[in-house]
Amino acid sequence: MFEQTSRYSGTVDSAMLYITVISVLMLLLITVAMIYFVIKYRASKNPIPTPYHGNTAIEVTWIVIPTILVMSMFYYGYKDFADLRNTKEFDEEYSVTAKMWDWDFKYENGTVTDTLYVPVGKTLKFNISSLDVLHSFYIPAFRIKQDAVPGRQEFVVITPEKTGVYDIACAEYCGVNHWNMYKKFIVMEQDEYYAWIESQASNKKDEVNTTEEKPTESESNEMSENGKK
Ligand SMILES: [Cu+2]
Repeated sequence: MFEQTSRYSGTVDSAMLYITVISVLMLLLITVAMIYFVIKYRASKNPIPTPYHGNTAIEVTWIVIPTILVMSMFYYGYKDFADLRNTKEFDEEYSVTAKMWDWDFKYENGTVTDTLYVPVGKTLKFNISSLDVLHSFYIPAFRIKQDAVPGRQEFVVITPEKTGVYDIACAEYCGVNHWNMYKKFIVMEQDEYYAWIESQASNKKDEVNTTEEKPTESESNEMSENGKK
């Protein structure tokens, strides 16, 4: 239904759709019943109210059916969430540090950037922490949001399935420059990524560990290639 960008984006969408459909059906059912009874039992037709002392069958029904519906929503959302949280094997790990008002993305070889570069088709773990206040690591394209809490280590797992440039936002209002925490999440072809990360490692020997030139260059190459197509 929506563009799929990662391994779990489709399951989040279907859970969302499932909850929305049930909610809309319930809304219609309740509204229609309400209007029907308001008209049927209006004061002009029923001047004397009928005393009513409960009906076990109806009460059981309106407890059991909504409980089943709500539990099914929970189950539907939880099973893939649990699957995601219980992932144990990762191809790459990154440490994501939020601070007022920026993100630091650190790679396994020690490189630090403020734009995130990752390879497509790999299972990636992002260890998320905050240096100061609450922030939230939010990537709408992957349907992923995880709070960055000072003093706590959180994580998310993402398996991007499409190359491209996606937005990272902070989804927890963290002060005047909250807006400035918009960064880019760039999913590259695997060989391109590994060539880049290797070049970062050799740069580091010259104590330059935040070189942004190379990826920007390959990114613009990628864009012009796409443009040619
Ligand atoms: Cu923030």
